[in-house]
Amino acid sequence: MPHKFSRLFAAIAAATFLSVPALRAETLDYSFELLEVTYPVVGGDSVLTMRLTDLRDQQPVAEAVIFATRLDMEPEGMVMMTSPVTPLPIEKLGEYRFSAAFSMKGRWQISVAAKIQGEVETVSARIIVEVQE
Ligand SMILES: [Cu+2]
Repeated sequence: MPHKFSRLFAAIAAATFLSVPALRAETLDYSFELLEVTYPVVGGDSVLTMRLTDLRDQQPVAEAVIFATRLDMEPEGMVMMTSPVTPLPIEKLGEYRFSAAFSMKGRWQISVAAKIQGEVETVSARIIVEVQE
């Protein structure tokens, strides 16, 4: 289905673009970025891959503990509309994966908070994901 593929790529491009202004790291030494969202369509089983980087040496941060995630439709004014986010096993250093299912077309926001070894402050980010029909 080439139609579906083109929509998927468009959605990833949008997510990448939107992640820049939405990024809010409380500790400016780190950045959380959304690397990939597989299948960002309504009803699809998606995997969101985020990368945590130490900006001082550009190295991936492997020893973080992700303790809060939330997926909701706040960008569309539907903050009460949430969807479960489940952490998945780590496959690659510094990359954190979550499974999620989107129940509605539009912009969703994933909020993530992490504790990093040796850091007092919590690192958090909110990133927009564009979901297609
Ligand atoms: Cu909604």
